[in-house]
Amino acid sequence: MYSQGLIGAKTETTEDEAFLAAFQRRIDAEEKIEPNDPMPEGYRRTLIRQIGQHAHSEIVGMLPEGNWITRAPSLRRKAALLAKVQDEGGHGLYLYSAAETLGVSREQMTEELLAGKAKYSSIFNYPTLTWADIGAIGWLVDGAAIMNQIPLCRCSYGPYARAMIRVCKEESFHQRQGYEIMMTLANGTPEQKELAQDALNRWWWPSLMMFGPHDSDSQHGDQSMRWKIKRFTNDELRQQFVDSTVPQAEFIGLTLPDPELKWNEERGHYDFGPIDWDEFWRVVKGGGPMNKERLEARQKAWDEGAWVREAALAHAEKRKARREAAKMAAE
Ligand code: FAQ
Repeated sequence: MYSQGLIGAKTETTEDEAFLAAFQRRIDAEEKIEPNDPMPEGYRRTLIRQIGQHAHSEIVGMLPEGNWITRAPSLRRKAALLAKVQDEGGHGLYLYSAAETLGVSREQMTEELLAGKAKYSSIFNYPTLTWADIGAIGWLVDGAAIMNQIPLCRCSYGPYARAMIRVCKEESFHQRQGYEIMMTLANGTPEQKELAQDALNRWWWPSLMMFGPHDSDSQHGDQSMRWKIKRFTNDELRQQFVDSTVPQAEFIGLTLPDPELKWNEERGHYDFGPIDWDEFWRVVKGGGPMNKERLEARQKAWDEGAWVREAALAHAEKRKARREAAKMAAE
């Protein structure tokens, strides 16, 4: 059905200009676009790409934290972490469902992920080496995710916007549980504080990279802003994240690993040092510390879950056949 693959919005279009202009007027009037509405092919493809990649990120994002469920330091921490990781699984499912409303199946999206064609967030290609990494992920990774996702609650595509409302509520709890872990460690023994600082040092820059390339290198940014899929640019959201995170680090007595970080009175924002974009693109292209393991884990889960998918489908078909037989008998 999708001979060109799902990834990459087709920007060239044969759709007539009157149709595109009328669609843009709906967007500019802040109308929500719903699944059965006519929409430009590029809009549909951009959403499939972004929502699909977002869904994959939630599911792959279960792996780094899943690594610590059996080693959580207390029952309370374990229960909270289990709930958080389950939430991420749920977010993935809402998002796959939102993408399915655009005429793509979950199988197709998963195949693109496993074939290395569909991306997922760069952040999940880093290892979780200590318990403090679980705090750093909640605080920084969920914190960055919220900063990016709150504006997505106002995305022009109805099903994506509505899915984001619940996702953001849950991410807010995730961010707090992570920050509380970091606060506890930072106020603990010198060794515990050192663990927290080390985790912050390793997760800070990759968290800034989550927002995507600089606006000047953001291939889809301008069009997605015009279509009101994105409400802020990558750099705007990154700056908001830095501005809100600096006081949080100061409050718990940890130091952000950036000697150039400084409040700029004139701009009313923090200035920060350069991001290592070579590292970002290396990780995005599959060369990060954990890319291979992450995709292998997804492949294994997909293969080993085949019987569950087949059984669920067979059960649904049997129920449907039984319902139809009962209906015929009643007529
Ligand atoms: N990693 O032109 P742009 C979470 C790609 S959820 C990998 O600027 P766009 C919850 C981009 O896809 C985290 N690739 O693209 C959680 C494009 O390549 P393509 C995920 C990246 O779409 C917490 C190319 O670079 N959140 O964390 C990244 O306009 C804890 C050019 O980029 C979402 O997905 C990256 N970081 O803007 C779960 C939010 N950045 O597709 C578990 C929704 C860019 O042409 C534990 N997505 N690329 O092959 C978005 O808001 C946007 O898609 C952006 C990128 C902002 C990510």
